[in-house]
Amino acid sequence: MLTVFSHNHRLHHGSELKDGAVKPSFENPQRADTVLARITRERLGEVIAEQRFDRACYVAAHSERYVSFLENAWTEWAATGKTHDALPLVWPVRDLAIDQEPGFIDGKLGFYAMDAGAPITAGTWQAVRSSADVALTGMEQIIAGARGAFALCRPPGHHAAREYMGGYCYLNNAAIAAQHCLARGAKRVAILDVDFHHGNGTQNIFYDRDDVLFVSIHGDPFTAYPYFSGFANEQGVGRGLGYNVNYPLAKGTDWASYQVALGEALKRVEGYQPDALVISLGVDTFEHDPISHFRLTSTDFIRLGESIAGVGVPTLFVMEGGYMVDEIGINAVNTLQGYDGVTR
Ligand code: OKP
Ligand code: ZN
Repeated sequence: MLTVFSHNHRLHHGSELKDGAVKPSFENPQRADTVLARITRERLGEVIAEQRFDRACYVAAHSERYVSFLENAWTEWAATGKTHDALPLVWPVRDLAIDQEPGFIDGKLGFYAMDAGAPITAGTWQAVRSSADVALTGMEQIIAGARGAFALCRPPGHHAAREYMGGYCYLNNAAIAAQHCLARGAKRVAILDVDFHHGNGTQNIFYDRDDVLFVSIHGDPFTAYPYFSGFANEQGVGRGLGYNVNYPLAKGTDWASYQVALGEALKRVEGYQPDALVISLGVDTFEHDPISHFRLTSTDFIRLGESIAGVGVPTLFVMEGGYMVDEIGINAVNTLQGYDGVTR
């Protein structure tokens, strides 16, 4: 399988609040480099660089003012004399939720963020934009007739909604790729999100639409991040009713119970008869992931890839989470090799 990769991902290396202190983020440059090293070692296939896509491709999944915010946030932050990462500190909760963009960077950060997990640094926009371009380049491969392709995106995207960032995500790479597929003539695209965390951003972007089916298997949000979405009763609205499907699973879920939900999820995808399938591939469902609590083993990821192949639809894999850096390469590549049918 061909991989798309951008060296620009290294321009983004932010921090997060952990145990009462600001520390380097779990979402670090080593992640993508570890996956790339495994791809090379396993000779998965060709690795190509991203092409540059028009800004309109991002605005097709996000709002104009949100994309402008991302483009200008660091400059506006730096203009206040600060040199450390930009993080929001005040949010428009419930009764304070007005739709007016604030006139100052501190307010804008809260207005366009769901949490303090998406730091903006000097290199963030260039890395974010390149990550979306990686997904778009991967989708071009699918449109050109490839059976599968891997977009090694970093930063990830599935928590990024139409108008807000969060959970290490800024632009929603999977959503941008799916939207691009429609723009290039597809009638229906399915997105299956297998990251441990609910893909709230992808759900938000396509919630009222029937041309994109969104299916997600994740830790029960009653106790797992992102807490406020990912429940089974979130099924879409209007034309989109029935085209959003959530499978929240209990803490400690192993392959035996995971594969039951996966089987149901894949049946939904098959029944939809999509022209293309996008997999939001998070491997933080791994038993030793430091921030998640499922129990998949490295071998289980081979089975995951094989199961996805059973759908028989051209598939773009888009990298999302996975934080046990020593194993993230093995688990991501196992999934892709399982899809390719080249594993023992
Ligand atoms: C992004 B992706 C960690 C707290 C959780 C946010 C997790 C975002 C996960 N100390 N922080 O879905 O893998
Ligand atoms: Zn995750």
